[in-house]
Amino acid sequence: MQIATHKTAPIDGQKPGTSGLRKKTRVFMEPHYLENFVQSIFDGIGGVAGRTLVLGGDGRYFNDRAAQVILRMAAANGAARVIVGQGGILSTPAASHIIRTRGTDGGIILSASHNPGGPDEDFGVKFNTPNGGPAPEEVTERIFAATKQIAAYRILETHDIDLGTLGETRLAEMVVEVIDPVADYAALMERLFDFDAIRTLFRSGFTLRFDAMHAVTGPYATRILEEMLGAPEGSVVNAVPSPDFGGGHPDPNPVWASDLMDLMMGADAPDFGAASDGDGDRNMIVGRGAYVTPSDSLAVLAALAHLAPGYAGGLKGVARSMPTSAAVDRVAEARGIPCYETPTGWKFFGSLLDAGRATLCGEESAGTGSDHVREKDGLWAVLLWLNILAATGKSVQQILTEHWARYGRNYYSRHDYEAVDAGQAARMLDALRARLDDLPGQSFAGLKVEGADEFAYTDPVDGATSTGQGLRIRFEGGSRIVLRLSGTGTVGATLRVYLERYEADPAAQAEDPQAALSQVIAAAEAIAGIRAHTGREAPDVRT
Ligand code: VG1
Ligand code: CO
Repeated sequence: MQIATHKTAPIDGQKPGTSGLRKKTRVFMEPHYLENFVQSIFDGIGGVAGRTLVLGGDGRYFNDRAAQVILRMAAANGAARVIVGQGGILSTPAASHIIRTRGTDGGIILSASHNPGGPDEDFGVKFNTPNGGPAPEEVTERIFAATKQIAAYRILETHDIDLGTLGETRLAEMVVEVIDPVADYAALMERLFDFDAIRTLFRSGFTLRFDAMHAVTGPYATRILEEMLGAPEGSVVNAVPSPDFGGGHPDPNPVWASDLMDLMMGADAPDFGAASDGDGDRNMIVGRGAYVTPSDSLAVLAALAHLAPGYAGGLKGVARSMPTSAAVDRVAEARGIPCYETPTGWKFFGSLLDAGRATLCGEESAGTGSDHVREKDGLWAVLLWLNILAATGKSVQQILTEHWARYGRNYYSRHDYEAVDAGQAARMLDALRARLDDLPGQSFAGLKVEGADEFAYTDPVDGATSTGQGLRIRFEGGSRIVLRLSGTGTVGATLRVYLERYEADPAAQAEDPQAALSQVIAAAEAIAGIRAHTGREAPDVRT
């Protein structure tokens, strides 16, 4: 086996976004593209000689090829050991767990998460630091800087290595350790939750449908929900991961998980429905006839997490991304615990979790998690819900209604305009940014602006700052609009418009969110001129 040093040159645009580098799969398959970025990760973190890494991905198209390349590059760069999920598979939360518990120097996750997979769809590569979390901006900036200076990469010239068999093999001097992707993660879940209570719930006839969306959670959900907890066989559907996710869009929201939504809103609905995304870090929760918005789910979990053994001691604090609704803030206030507001993306929660300031975190984009790992965790959220249902004997609808009656309801929706012309989107936000200071006092669609700014964040633990994290407009009465551009898309720009209105009166808490938010939606259009700027009549996705 020979180590080859290939000359290369910087490739434009290898800048990690909200969650790693995401591009069209064919871009990643261009000569040197993957190799350049992987070498830049290694260079950006000061080399991998003598180090141990974790490697795994969500099984999408090109996962297997990329894993082989990365292993050969790690060996050529002198890594001591790489721990790989069998078949190159690891869900994002499972990878985070292994990175932490094995005391490694970090890991590489191959995924474009909720983006579709396949030769014509998306691929992604993300580096996680030794705490198990996505690299903070300071690290991704060093990686990006390395992509702009790269002159050569190192790779071992050899055949593919067998990732199908558990155990240790060698690639030159480096140990490749192939592990069961599910075992350690399942054991962690068993420590956090009352599996006996959940088993009793299923024995009593409680029914569930978990839609793995042909993505990575299939094997995890089958093992944990069906084999360990006794959910009837067939409760987990679309459970075999496929390279193109069955041709679907593995994003667990009412639009892309419409089969599950139809079932849950119909006459034959099971008691509980859930879905997860491509890499297993997102979750959708839906009861019989009751969709739970991610922001509400975070608030409910924060209010009731103590019912699960792993959280019986209460929460140290909670954190949410800025565009996430303020529902969890009300729970934190009632409990007298701190609530942090961070920019979008899980990497901003890491320091709060590491410092013990927050126990639970969440994002409006169907991400919820806790300090058990340093990523959001889809199946974890499902199990915490099941634990709560088992402990209370209540239905999802009942829990929601009671939560709103006590804390008030934050009506919430996100409108996405996908693949908008990037120049148009930027001009729209530039124009709005220039007017922010003039907005207070003005009224739009009958709503009076109380304050408007662009969100910037200073990490309370390490002092790191991030600017330009979204335009926000607050109205009298507590309603709010946030506008920002996505950092995970691969085509043009995706404009996200986040809409929120607080309703304290229990008699007015059962409305359809789009109707309840109609005034806020009209105000967003009146202020930002979305139609005029983008030429779009309506959003592509409403969550
Ligand atoms: C989106 C979500 C964000 C999430 C990120 C990664 O980012 O809004 O909340 O953390 O995806 O999720 P953006 O920049 O497109 O809005 V995942 O499941 O892709 O790792
Ligand atoms: Co994801």
